[in-house]
Amino acid sequence: MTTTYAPLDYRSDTVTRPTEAMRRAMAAAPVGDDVLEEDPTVQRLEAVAAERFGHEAALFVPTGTMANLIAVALHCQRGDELICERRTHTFAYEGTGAAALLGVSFNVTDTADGILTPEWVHKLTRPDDIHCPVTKLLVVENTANTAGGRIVSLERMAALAGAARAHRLNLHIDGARIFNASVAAGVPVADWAKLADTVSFCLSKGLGAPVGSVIVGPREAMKRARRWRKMFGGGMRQVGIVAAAGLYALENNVARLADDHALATSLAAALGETLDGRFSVQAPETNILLVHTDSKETTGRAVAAWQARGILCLALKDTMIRFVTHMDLPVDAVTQTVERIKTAGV
Ligand code: TLP
Repeated sequence: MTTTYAPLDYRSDTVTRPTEAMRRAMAAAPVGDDVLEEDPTVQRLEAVAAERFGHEAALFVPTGTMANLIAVALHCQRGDELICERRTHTFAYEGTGAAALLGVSFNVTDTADGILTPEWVHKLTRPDDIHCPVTKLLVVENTANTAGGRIVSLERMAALAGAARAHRLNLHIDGARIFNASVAAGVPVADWAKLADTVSFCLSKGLGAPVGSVIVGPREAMKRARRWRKMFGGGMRQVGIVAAAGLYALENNVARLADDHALATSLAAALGETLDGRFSVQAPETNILLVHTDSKETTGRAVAAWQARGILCLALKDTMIRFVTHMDLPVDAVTQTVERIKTAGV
């Protein structure tokens, strides 16, 4: 007899589904044609986001990937270069769209903790030499996703912003999960945002909305961003129906991210006790938990064995498995996960 297991989906916080209350807010939203700048709900979301981040203006976009691409378009021209850590989403998981679509190259390096240092900004920035591309942009992810949801502290971000300024680089923060950083560190998002030229954040991850990201920055830049969004095919019509989910998320789902962090911490402790010496559990700082393994074989066997018991997680590297906690996991997720892993026998 085969047992069927209710899925415990740790692949990403993007898997969250809108709640009944969020769906009600969506259904009730007043809408208009947003390309004609007539959608009151989108306008309210953009105003709330700009205010929350302490920037002049904001633009609602379909995805975090488009937000990052627009940021690169705002700060760089064809032939310019941006610098970032190798694990940064913009470089690692966006098909290098900035290179393919905008002609902007990447200069990347590995760091021990997945976050650049000011020294690296100095090293990576090109000299003023016609043989080199012009380095224009520093991209910093907060939280740093595949580094284990690490928080870029305010001090470190200030140091990075200072290094960027010293080289006349602009700073874009990919804050896909900046609210996780904010809740965990007790730092308002505006404190990080004021160090940056532009910031993007996702509504569709831990905040629980089905779709959407927002980019914030100076009014003039957001006007240009609107043009880029249209060029990329991201001009949307009665999209207030989706923006309403984002507004609901900002009003209701930020503080509760602390629950996701607590879940990741207890899952880490439980996995640390359950898994054998082939695995090493990295202490999570927010809602992303990395389990490092001794080999590709161990990774493959573990992910398959756990999946057969309904535990879904992602092998992001040959020797690294990612668990992400979020609001759709049951309250007894840790107990269930440990029970199933014990019987999985990797
Ligand atoms: N990240 C996804 C995957 O693409 C890996 C995930 O499950 O974590 N910036 C960061 C830091 C991200 O983590 C992501 C998505 C994005 C940008 C892109 O957002 P979307 O998926 O809305 O384009």
